[in-house]
Amino acid sequence: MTKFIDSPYVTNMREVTRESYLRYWDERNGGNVSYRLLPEEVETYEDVMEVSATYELGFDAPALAGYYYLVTGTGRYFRNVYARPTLDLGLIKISEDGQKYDVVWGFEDGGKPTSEFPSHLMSHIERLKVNPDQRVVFHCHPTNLVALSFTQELSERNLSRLLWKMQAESIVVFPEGIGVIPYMTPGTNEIGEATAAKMSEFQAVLWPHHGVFAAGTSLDETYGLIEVLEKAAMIYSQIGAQGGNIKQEITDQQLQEIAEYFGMTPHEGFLEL
Ligand code: 2HA
Ligand code: ZN
Repeated sequence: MTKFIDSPYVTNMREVTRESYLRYWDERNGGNVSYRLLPEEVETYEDVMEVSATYELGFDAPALAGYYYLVTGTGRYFRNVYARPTLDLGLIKISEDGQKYDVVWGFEDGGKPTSEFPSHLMSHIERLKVNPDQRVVFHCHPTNLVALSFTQELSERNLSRLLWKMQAESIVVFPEGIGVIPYMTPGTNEIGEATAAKMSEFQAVLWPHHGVFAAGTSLDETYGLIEVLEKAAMIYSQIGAQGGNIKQEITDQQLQEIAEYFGMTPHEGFLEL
């Protein structure tokens, strides 16, 4: 019988958290991930069915009743997840009334899900409405993207246009642009609600002066979205390092043409055509 620790889901989480840490996007306990697994994916592992603890969610999540999430632990370091997945990761199952969750694997030294669990679950609820195949929410602190939140006007239109114009294929990866919430206290239900409200329209939401929340169908796709956002922000930083003098750009017309070529519809009103 294969153990859950050897499942592709745990392997994928170990690899992606290590990668994100090595890019300096998850200093200390920064960053958190939640990854919804289907009952038929986890219930074949007999070591996942033991309930080691039950906790209150602190908000209503009936839309997620019975769902499993593989999630990083609160206060845990991405740097450590690769070496100690049974401590720093946990698999939880939401109760049938959507009020509580059981820990059914992992968190072996008494850990609990990330402090940003409300933001994750509220975001999952919104993304499930947009696309029921979306299973992942990923939060991290990409350096150049966070830097932009200090130097740029914090509007969705402005930041989406800036990021689209930094790399020809940005608009293909996030044609809806990037959502932005005001600066808020992390870990609260309020930031969860604000993030989730944006998630109904955007697959990625910037938390000014903090980081990004992104959703997607798989860890690869979600992490890939953050890579593309951060790459665009990094090019902007490098332009600054080269003197900041932009002599030519990708025009709005060219952005529209790339989007059309790949069958994407850019966010209404963001391009000037
Ligand atoms: O998990 O990144 O936003 C630590 C954080 C909180
Ligand atoms: Zn954070």
